[in-house]
Amino acid sequence: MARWVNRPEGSNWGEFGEDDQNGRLNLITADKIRQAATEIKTGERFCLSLPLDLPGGNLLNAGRFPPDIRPTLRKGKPNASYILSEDFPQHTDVISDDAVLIHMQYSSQWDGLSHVGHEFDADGDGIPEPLYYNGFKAGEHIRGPEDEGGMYAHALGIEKMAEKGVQGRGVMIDLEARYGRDPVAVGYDDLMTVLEADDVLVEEGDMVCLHTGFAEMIVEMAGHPDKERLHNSCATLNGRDKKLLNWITDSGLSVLVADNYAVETYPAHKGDGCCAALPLHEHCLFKLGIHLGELWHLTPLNNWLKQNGRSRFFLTAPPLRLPGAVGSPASGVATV
Ligand code: UVW
Repeated sequence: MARWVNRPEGSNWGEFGEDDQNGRLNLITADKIRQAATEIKTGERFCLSLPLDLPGGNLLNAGRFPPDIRPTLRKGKPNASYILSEDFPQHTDVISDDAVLIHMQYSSQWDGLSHVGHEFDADGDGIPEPLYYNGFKAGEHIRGPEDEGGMYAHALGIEKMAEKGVQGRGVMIDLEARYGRDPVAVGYDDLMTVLEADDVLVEEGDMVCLHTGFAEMIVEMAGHPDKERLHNSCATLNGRDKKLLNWITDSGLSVLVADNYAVETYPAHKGDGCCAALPLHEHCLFKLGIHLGELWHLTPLNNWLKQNGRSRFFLTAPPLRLPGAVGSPASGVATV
């Protein structure tokens, strides 16, 4: 049975296939990769991940904490610089082995398509149901702790993204150069001004990166962030601007990445009537299958591109191939 008879206005559900779980990643074709590879000119590389223990503390999001690293156990003892000769005198090995409790969206990350869904009446019975991209259902496909088998994304898990081998042509848009570190909500007109002034062109399949300076500010705060600055600094996209959302649709961009907390302004500006708390997340993750990258460290790459009169680069950024997870740390690499 089809999962939906009505799809949300402005969505592309079904256009990449009835059971598609990859969304706009489908636009990164083999031709697009060959085109992206022409952006490799010097071979220099940039790590686009923050150290995953930044921002530090839990002031940015109270439910997300830094990674907790522990040793595994060997013969009931911590497997940390374990002297094997204590068990086997003939061996000289020293062994460390660890386990980590990691909050997937704590630091540099990918939002999977199972990260944010919406209540929408897709079966036409007049009652909205909680759904994700392409009509996959909360409880049945994307399960929580109370559902059979426990929390697990049986559809739209982040492993689907990893299996695509995430690479493509990155395009940098430098918002910090125009707005500094002021907490500006950037709308369509503002974005077009920046694209025109900096001669930046976004084409179908491009992986768009927004540089705001936020992650660099986190690096500067060195693990002891100031709450006021965390919540009131740097540019964000105004998810309530319909023209901006239409541009995201029309541009054909494949993924949308930022070095700020949520790509969009959060909390979002007040909307009309009933609406999403995170309208750009709704538009990208739920309606169009556009993965969002957040808290990437883009400043060193952005500076290099500026100095070299460029905005494009080759980007490699798979998430963890962790079945059932809704997001993942992201350790992107840009090659220029
Ligand atoms: C927010 O929590 C605001 O966004 P995300 O879950 O995408 O980090």
